[in-house]
Amino acid sequence: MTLSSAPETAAVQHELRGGVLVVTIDHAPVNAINAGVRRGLIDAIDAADANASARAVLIVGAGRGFIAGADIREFGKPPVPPSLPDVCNRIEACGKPVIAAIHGAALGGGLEIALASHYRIAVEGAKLGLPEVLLGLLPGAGGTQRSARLIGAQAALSLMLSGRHVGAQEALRLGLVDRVGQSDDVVAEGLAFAHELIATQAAPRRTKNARGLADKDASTAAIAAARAETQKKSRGLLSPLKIVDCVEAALNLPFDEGLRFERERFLECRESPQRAGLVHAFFAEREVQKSPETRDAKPREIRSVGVVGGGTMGAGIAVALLDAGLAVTMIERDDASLERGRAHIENVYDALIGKGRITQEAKARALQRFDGATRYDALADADVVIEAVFEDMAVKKAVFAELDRVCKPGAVLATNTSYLDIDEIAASISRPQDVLGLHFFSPANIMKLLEVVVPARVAADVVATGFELAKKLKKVAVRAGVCDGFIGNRMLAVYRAAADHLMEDGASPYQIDQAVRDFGFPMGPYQVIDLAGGDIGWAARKRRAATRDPNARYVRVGDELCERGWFGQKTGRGFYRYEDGARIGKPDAEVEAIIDAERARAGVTPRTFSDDEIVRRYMAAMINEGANIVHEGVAQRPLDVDATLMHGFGFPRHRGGPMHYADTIGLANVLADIRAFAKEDPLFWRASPLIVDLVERGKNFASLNRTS
Ligand code: 3H9
Repeated sequence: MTLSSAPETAAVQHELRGGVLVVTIDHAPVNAINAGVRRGLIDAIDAADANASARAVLIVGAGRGFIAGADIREFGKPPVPPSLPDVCNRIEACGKPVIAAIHGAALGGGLEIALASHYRIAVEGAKLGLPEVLLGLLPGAGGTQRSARLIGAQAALSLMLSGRHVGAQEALRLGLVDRVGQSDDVVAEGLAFAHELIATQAAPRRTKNARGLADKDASTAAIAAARAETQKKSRGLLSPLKIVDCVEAALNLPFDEGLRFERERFLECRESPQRAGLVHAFFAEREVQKSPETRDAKPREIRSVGVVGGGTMGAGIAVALLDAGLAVTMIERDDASLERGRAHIENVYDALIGKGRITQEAKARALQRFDGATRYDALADADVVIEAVFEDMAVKKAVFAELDRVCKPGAVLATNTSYLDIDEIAASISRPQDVLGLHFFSPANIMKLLEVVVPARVAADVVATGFELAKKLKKVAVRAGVCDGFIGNRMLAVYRAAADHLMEDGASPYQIDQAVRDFGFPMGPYQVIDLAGGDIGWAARKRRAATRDPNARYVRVGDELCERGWFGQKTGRGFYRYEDGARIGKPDAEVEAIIDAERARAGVTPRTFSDDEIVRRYMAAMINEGANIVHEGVAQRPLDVDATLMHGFGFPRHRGGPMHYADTIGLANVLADIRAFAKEDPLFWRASPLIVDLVERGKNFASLNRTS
């Protein structure tokens, strides 16, 4: 084996095997392309061209996949030559046939290397894709030019605009690969292909000359359709429209000019805050899975799970568990309630069948794993039990007393409470070490966020089990400490209050919603209240009334609406009017009159706010509470707050979460805003000690994100 002597190229090795130069990319864990890999690939191709005994080149990945793409940790750092486009061009220019043999992930720059190769073979289990759009980028190493030429404008656009992965068979159908190997031995399959090419004296076949765009009219139509669709859907994202422009360039410009066009667009994307936000989101999602407990302890076994309570939440949790292939036993207090619980579950599946997302058979298979009981003894063998009953401490304690009585030793006992003190629940039974919070978000089978709430006395392996369960459910688990509302709902209470203050001070709820949507949230706060039901927040406000600071500002508009029975969509009226069951509400003059009356009652002279002012206050409130949550250790790091808001509360992903966003606008600016707002309401706007400290030390939130 010829191992390159320079240490930075050790990630690529090459050896001659029977006339084929086998080039292996070996850069664990996913063969991401960094400077060493780029250099190593150029060296390998140079070696192939220089060696008369090498009659073909085979590129393969070591370990579990081909190449996952450019090393996204390099973005934002000074570029180190050679660039990936240069590497791809060098591969394409090779005088010997170059074959890419693909197993596992061939994504982004990884697929671009395969596209620049002359022949491609994939084995089963391969995942091919150009997911750059999900990171705010576009394929920047010839991917837009070569994919369109190879598989046509429509298929290439569909791949690049969705970022989806395709398997080996679909890749074959699309023309992305020439063949699918018979076995999963990627090197053997690649070598066999190479020898066939050598035997038939096949020449290098360069993708830049492929004819996928030959039908100009069809290509033009596909580009126009993609542009129209993207304009409608891309919601302020930069890279999707640029991808369409690049494919248009592929159609209209010579290859080299198309490459230059693509490179310019790629660099614009790479330098954009959207790319930084999306890459931060990518790493935050992976980093949150790591907690001291997951590092130090092994999860307990999870095969069967009990769910106590068959309401909306319990049923949603049961569906999430069933979908993960787990056996579920639901406990309800009597047969009628159990029947309702089962009906809730069936309704969730029926709605999915109605939308064509699953089949009747899939529903039947899931329900085979479901069982219901009215006696807790049915949970004797459960590995994990999740309690999802009414939010009342006495009711929860009664459930936990039963679980303590019937569950086997070592069973993990979880509560889905949204705000109750889990330490108190744990202390009420004989095994506090087995108790933790698993806080799902509604609809529990859809929402990605799971707060793993860690009470003081819980055992580390119980926390690790919470994270393991989240992995099985394909959820983003975030570790949170015990406090009222944990991470997400605690922040929600504060930024909603900021919105209410804005409303009472003069902004209409409709303007606030619009400004928040324009920022990138799918819905504004008042639309969310109408969707979830105004009565939920109303009940929480009543519960907190006794402990509320009498000097704190309290806006009564929401209570006024609820007193009229206007709970939102489900009652046809809330902040908006929903005529004839409409799901999109219309502004309501009567609501505006109620707000006017409340302003008068509170002695407020309404003033106007620009959309920018609205967003600044809304975000400052969110960021400040996020900082408090990190400061108190309820969240481990700012990135945990970011992941929570992105996956549970619709925070726009391309902005990377509130803490990342705060860094992009500058923490000193956020602090200046908070101090300015505090002149009107010093009780509400108290700058978090963490922000003050970071600003004094010239640091940002990112400096607290200990990432691996
Ligand atoms: C691009 O290619 C641009 C080019 O067009 C143009 C250039 C000019 N870089 O997800 P996992 C890490 S843009 C660096 O847990 P899985 C990841 O952080 C790129 N690191 O495993 C994690 O680290 P840690 C286009 C990366 O099996 C570890 O690898 N490509 C990269 O669930 C394991 O990852 C993409 O967008 C990377 N590119 O999933 C693909 N990828 O262990 C992004 C992963 O320290 N990657 N890491 O936490 C993926 O979709 C998944 O990681 C993959 C594996 C499917 C590959």
